[in-house]
Amino acid sequence: MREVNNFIAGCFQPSQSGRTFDKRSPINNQVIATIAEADRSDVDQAVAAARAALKGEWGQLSADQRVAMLYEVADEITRRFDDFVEAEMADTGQPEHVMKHVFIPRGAANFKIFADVIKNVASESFRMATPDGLGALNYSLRVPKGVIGVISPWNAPFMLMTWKVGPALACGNTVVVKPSEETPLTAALLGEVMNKVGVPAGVYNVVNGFGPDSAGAFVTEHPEVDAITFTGETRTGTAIMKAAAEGTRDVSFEMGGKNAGIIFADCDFDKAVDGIFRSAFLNTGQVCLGTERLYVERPIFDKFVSALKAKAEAVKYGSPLDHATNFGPLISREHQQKVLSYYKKAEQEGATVVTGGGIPDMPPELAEGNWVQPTIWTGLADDAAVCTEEIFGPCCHIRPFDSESEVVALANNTNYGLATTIWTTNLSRAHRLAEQVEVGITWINSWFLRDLRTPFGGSKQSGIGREGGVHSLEFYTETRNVCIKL
Ligand code: NAD
Ligand code: 6OH
Repeated sequence: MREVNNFIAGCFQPSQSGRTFDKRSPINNQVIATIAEADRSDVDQAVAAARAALKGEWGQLSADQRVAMLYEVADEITRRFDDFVEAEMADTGQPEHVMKHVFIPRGAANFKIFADVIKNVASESFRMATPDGLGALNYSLRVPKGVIGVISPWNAPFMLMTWKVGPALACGNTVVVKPSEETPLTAALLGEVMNKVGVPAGVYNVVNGFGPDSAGAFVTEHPEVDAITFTGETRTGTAIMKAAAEGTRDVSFEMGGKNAGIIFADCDFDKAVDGIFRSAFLNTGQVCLGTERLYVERPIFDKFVSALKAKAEAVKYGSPLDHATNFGPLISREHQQKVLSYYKKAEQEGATVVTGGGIPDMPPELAEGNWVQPTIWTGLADDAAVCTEEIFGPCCHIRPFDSESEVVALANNTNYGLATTIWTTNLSRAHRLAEQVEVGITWINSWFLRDLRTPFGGSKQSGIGREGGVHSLEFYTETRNVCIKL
């Protein structure tokens, strides 16, 4: 049994109260780890360590030295690649190939990209005229914001946590991370990496626990935390924003979605089916960018539904260690119950169940896991709960459409605005829709294809702010202007 402690000021330590909680495996619900549950005094200690580190060795490093250190962090993650893969598989139950090819490499990349940004970023300068004719020179300075509170979710834990920690450290801040209670393992491993490469104590801290009245709230309410970056549910973002209002602290939020996939009859059909299979079912549908609403142009509607059904029915459930597995369990029993409640609701709302709708038969050693079938519905009204609420499971509703304007209106009929994926070979149409669909990220003939220099984030209730490349600087630094009279 693993024991996971908090990581504060460069040391792994149990919580001062001695309290712990259990982490269960998604594949069979057996307890796999005991996690130290940070109380308020542990969080106080972590925040104090982070503040002290700002003034210590870390604060004295030049940007070049910081960049070199972040490259070493990335290299050490790569050296310990198998450990990260193993830990993330244990936490999430997701197949090994997804860890190896998507989520863990992104952890290392998240440090490198922001090291590169910092190395190459210029500061603006303006020469201004003055009445005496001598003028003045203005230039901007970017300084770290201070101690950043990082609150991260369970669905792609290492990738999403480092997506915040990478830019925060590149900009010279220090962090107190509160990983999801469901997935604490890789945040702890990163503590080992930080110590190994000599990142000064207190720069990276991890406190474990839950949300309300627990470590999450203790971090976000802490007056010495200067800004909060959060990925998770929109509802949680609302609670965190209220906490951040005290002290008028800045927030950066990546939140929920109810993303539309739009498939036109002129698409490359096989590529569209493959792409939508991924956007609906990758990571067992637990991807914020995933598509739970699909709109298919009427001439190819039946053919598309049949093709997606065939792929959904061919998934191979199983242990993440089995190389044949391509479909894992949901993260927790609680989440399984939530997803199954929507499966039931869809039937009550009058859906035609094209495939799935229940729990698959599993061998005895996996029978207690949080399995659900990939599920496809048709025939629901646009205002059905299943078509409007984020389920965060491997399921989608498919509806036919007849015109471009109709599908734009359907796609935009939501309070969310994270992402969309559009499949068409008509280039003009692709550009037209990219301007009209109200989301932060539009993929054309692709999905989840990420260039880390680009702005990433959601519109409407899917987010506040943009991260990625230079856009992250807006949140992780404070810009000052210096005006010199010549
Ligand atoms: P969640 O909001 O339940 O939890 C996220 C984190 O917030 C966890 O660490 C949790 O302990 C903490 N938390 C909960 N309540 C809190 C509070 N009151 N104060 C402080 N911290 C609190 O989200 P989740 O279930 O872990 O993740 C799934 C959700 O995340 C989905 O809605 C998904 O769409 C969203 N998500 C969005 C993106 C994106 O980039 N937009 C990426 C991944 C996940
Ligand atoms: C959500 O589940 C996935 C989010 C992806 C990113 O934040 C990213 O940077 O690719």
